[in-house]
Amino acid sequence: MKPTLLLLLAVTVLSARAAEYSCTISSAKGAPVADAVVSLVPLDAPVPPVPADAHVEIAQQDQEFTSYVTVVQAGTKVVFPNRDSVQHHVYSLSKPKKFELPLYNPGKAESIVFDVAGLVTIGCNIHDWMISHLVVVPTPWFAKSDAAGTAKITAPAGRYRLEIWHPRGAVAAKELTLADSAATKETAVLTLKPDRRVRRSVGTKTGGY
Ligand SMILES: [Cu+2]
Repeated sequence: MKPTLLLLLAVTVLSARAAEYSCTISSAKGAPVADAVVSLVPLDAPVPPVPADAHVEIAQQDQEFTSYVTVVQAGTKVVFPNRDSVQHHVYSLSKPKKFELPLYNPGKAESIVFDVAGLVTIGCNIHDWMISHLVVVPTPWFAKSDAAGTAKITAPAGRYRLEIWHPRGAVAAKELTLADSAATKETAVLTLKPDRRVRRSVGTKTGGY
């Protein structure tokens, strides 16, 4: 047996009762789509609770949020540290969690538990270009697509509702069944709206207002 074949066999052996799902997402023009959130919501099995110590960070750094898209299971604590030398005013008006961290000093790090599933768009009142999307999903089985457009999830075998979300407006959903010790690979094409993000103007690196 050739060594390359051995390697391929090794990576397809999965732990008992686990299934591997991968989805590669491209735009209508055929370009890979990063920052798409792919989640698998179990239809028959109970959803495991969030571990008590689970937390995720969305920092303010160089007058940007450190992540444009973040995905967490409902019930997860998100920490918002300010790593800048300027104040921020972090807020969201989104239905699943309205909140405000007013005039938020450097070095401060408040945390909020996001217990309702849905989309939370986070902004800063002082710096218009700062925007971050927090996608709260009712499942621990999720992934965000990488620069190649691929999201990979390892989940127990079973029936799921697959959901795909992207900040540029595309949503897709369908039912799917993952089999024991099997790898499922799919592709999806999303029709994206134009990128409407506020552009940070040149020369605002140290100013801000
Ligand atoms: Cu700010």
